[in-house]
Amino acid sequence: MNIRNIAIIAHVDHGKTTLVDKILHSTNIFRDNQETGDLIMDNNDLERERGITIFSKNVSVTYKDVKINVIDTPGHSDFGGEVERVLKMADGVLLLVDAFEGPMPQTRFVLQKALQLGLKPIVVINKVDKENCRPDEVHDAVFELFFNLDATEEQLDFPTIYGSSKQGWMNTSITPTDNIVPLMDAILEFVPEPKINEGATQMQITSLDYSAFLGRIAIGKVARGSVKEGQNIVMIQADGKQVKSKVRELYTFEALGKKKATEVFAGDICAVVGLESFNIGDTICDVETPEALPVISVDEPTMSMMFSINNSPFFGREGKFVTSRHLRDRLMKETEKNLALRVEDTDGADSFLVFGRGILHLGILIETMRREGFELTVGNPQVLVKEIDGKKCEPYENLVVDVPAEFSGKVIDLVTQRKGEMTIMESKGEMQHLEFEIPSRGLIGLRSTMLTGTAGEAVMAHRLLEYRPWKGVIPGRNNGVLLSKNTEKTTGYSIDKLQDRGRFFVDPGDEVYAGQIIAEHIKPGDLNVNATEPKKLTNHRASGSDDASKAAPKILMTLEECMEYIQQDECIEVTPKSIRMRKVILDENERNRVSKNMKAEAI
Ligand SMILES: Nc1nc2c(ncn2[C@@H]2O[C@H](COP(=O)(O)OP(=O)(O)OP(=O)(O)O)[C@@H](O)[C@H]2O)c(=O)[nH]1
Ligand SMILES: [Mg+2]
Repeated sequence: MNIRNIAIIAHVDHGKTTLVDKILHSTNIFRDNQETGDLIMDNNDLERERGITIFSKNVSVTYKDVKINVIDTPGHSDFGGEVERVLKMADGVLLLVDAFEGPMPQTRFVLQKALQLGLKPIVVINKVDKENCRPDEVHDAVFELFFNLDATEEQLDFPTIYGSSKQGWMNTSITPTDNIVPLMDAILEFVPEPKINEGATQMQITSLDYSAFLGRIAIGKVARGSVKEGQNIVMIQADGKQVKSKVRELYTFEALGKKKATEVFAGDICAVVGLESFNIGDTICDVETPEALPVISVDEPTMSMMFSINNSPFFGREGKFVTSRHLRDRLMKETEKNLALRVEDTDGADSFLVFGRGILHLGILIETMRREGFELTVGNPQVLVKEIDGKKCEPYENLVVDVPAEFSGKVIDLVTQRKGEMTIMESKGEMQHLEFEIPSRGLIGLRSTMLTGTAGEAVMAHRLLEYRPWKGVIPGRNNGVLLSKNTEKTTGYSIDKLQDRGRFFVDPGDEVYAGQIIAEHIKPGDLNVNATEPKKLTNHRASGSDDASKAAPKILMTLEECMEYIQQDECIEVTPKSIRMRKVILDENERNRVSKNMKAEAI
C-alpha cells in the first residue's frame, strides 16, 4: 500500500489539533452513529482542560487509497524536544502559521528542525477566517523565515495552502471552499513516499505510549526490512550496549486507534509491544546484523525545582500518597516516560531535585500527581546555571510580545527592568510587535505583571535561545505578602479589616495556618497578620450586615501562577484539593531569626 507520513508542526494554538480533527472527519472514519466531539485528539484530561496538546499523537487515515500517517505535535516550547524526535517518523511536514500572528518563536524552532532533517514543508496559512488577518504578509514573513533558516532552493519553493481548520476548509488561494480536499491533494502530491530500504530489520524508537494492559509501547518508523510479530530482536542503546528482546505484539495505526499486524514493512509507522526496558532512541535490529541508527539527542533540562513531602500542619488531610517513599517512587517512574525530566536525590531524605524544561513541563507533572492523590511541597523554580569556559552562564530566551501600541512603552519598561534587551519593534496590523532577548530568570513571573500592566492585552511567547554569561541581579517580586499569624479559620470580620492592606488569596471561613501566605501586601515587605479574629460581641445587635460579603473576592491563582509568584524563602503546598503558598519556615520567630542572620552574613 502507498504510504505518506506527515507531522503537523506550528507555534502553540495555531490550530494543529483542530486540523487533525478535520482530517479525521473528512476521511469518514466515524460510523454514522458514533459520537464525535470537538478536538477528539486532545484526549487527556489536562489537555482538554487547558486546550493544549501535551503529548504528540499518531493517527492514520486513508485518502484516495493512500494511507496517511498523521502526527499531531505539541506547540508549547516546553515540549519542543518531543517535536524534534517525532519528526524522525515523518517524510513531510505541514507547517501551520496563524494568518494574523504570523511566524512566532516556536514556528521558527520547529521549522528549523524540519529543514535540518531535509524535509520539504507544505505551508498552511491557517485561520484566514479571522478578522484583520493578513495572509499575504504572513506568507512573505514565512518565506523570509525559510530564507533566514538557510532553506535549500527546493525547500524555499514550498507549496502554500490557505484555509481555516476551524471552519473546515482549505484552498490554494484565500477563497473559501467547503472541504479540505486541496490540502489532502497537496499532501499526496508534495510529500514524498517513505524510502523503502530492503534488508535486515532496523527501526528506531522515537516515541512511546502506555497501556494499562500492554505496558510500555515503543513507537517508531520501520526504516529497513520489516518487523514481525514474535521476532527475536536486538535493541542497540545510545551507549552502544545491545539488549536481546522479542516483539510480542505488533500494531499499525488506524484512524484513532491501533490495528494488530503480523508484519510491518519499511516506511510504515508501528507500535511494538513486549520490549523490556527500552529507551527512546534505541534501534530495534535484526539479531544477526545489528546496526544502530544515529543517536537521538534528548533535550537538556533548563529548570529545577525541589519536590519534598508535605510538612505543613495540614499534612495528610487530603492526599493518599504522602510519604517520601511514595514521592520518590512516583518521580522515578515518571522519568521512564518523561524524557526531558531528571530526578536527583538530595542530602535530605524527604526532598528530591526535579529538573525539567520549564514551568509548564513541571507544572503538568505536579498537577498530574495531585490528581493521583499525592501531597507534596514544591519550591520556587530555578533556572540551571552552567559553567562555560570558566564563566557562569545562564539560559537566555527570545521573547515576543504583541500588544496594542498604547501599551508598548509599559511592556518595554517591564522587560528592561528584568534585564531584557529589545531587538525588534514593528507594527503588525493594529498591534505593536516587540522582540527581546532576556535571561530565562527574568521571564519567571513576568506574564502576570505583563497582563496586569497591559489590561490583559499582551500576547507573549518565548523560546530558549542559548546560554550566555550571567546577567547579574534581577529584581524579584515587588510586593510583600501577608502571612497568617495563627492556625485557624479566617473570619470575614478580620479579612474585611485587612482589605486595604492586601489582596487576599483566601476566602472568609477558609482554614489557614501560621506562616501561610494569605494575601499579597499592597507594599513591599511582609506582614504577619491576624485574619482569624472573631467579631467582637457588643451589646448592640448586628445591624444585619455580613462582613464576609464585604470582602473582595479572593484572587484565584493556578498552580503555575503560584510557581511564578513565590520567592526563594517560599514554597507551595500541593494536595489533591488545595494549593497553598507558604513560607518555608512557618514559625514567625524562627523566620525572623534566620532572615536577620542572612542579612548579617550579607554585610
Ligand atoms: N478563528 C479560527 N480559530 C481557529 C482555527 N483553527 C483553530 N482555531 C482555534 O485556535 C485554538 C487552538 O486550536 P488548537 O487546534 O488546539 O491549536 P494547536 O495548534 O493544536 O495548539 P497546541 O496543541 O496547544 O500547540 C482553538 O480555540 C481553536 O478553536 C481557525 O482556522 N480559525
Ligand atoms: Mg494541539
